[in-house]
Amino acid sequence: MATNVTVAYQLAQHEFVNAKTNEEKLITLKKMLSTAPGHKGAETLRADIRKKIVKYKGLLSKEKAQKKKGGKHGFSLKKEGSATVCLVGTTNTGKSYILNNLTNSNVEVSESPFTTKKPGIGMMDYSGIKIQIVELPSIVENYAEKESGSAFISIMKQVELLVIFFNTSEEKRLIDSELTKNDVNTRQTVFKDETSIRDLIWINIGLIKVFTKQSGKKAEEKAIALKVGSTIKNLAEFVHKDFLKKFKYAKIWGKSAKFNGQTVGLNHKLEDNDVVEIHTK
Ligand SMILES: Nc1nc2c(ncn2[C@@H]2O[C@H](COP(=O)(O)OP(=O)(O)OP(=O)(O)O)[C@@H](O)[C@H]2O)c(=O)[nH]1
Ligand SMILES: [Mg+2]
Repeated sequence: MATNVTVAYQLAQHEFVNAKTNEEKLITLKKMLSTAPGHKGAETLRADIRKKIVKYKGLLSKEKAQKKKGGKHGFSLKKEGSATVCLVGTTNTGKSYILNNLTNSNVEVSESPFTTKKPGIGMMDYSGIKIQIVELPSIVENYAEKESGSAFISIMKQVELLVIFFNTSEEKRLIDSELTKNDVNTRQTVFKDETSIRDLIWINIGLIKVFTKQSGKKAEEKAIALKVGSTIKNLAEFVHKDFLKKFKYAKIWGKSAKFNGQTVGLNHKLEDNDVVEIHTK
């Protein structure tokens, strides 16, 4: 090393050695260059730093291009259904087993760890409402830096709910720390047992289901999914845009009704499992 380097340079060099990402490496290298001695004797040192800057700039731009494509293997999520749920957790916690149970998919379930290498996707039917379920490869330390890890993190940020799977409290801490580190703020709930997972998902997903009916007939079997807080107006719009123009009144049964068959207007707020009859002009 060239002699007579400043304290500022030494600090910058220390930061560079400890930098974790390509971006941090680049920033600290620039600091090193600006604090390196300017005299002739330090020419090799400065040239060395410049070489490293070129190297890390290259790595960083590759990394950015990769992120744009959705990771090395192009893992990007095509969202389908009324909402999407990710099964996220440590290995051997039954994520694949649950994915196969909830949906039409048939991914490999195995006692050996890290069986799932790429996202597994299926569709769950909940009273006629389609909910997309995605199993992501198991969480490990520094998940985002592993192969396609950043693509998996980006999927977690796009979905409506994460269901968290773990065997021990230590594993739970690891998951929490990886999610926090990567700014994943998606709503989450913890998996408890297989019998209740459908309901667990439904309760936490932020939707209500409403059944429509025609006058004098039984309610439809397939429900319509609406956001929590939706009104008759939102329902009418969803069913058909003409419904709103021709709307006269609605009759309602269920939690939001004061009594069975109550007549309500467009601003009436709906609850989960309500049955609604819309009358038009
Ligand atoms: N009977 C039963 N077996 C389960 C359950 N959950 C997990 N298992 C068993 O636990 C093992 C691991 O299950 P997987 O579903 O493959 O685990 P995973 O969380 O997908 O783990 P990865 O290998 O990292 O993808 C398998 O042998 C499963 O049969 C469960 O709820 N009931
Ligand atoms: Mg699996």
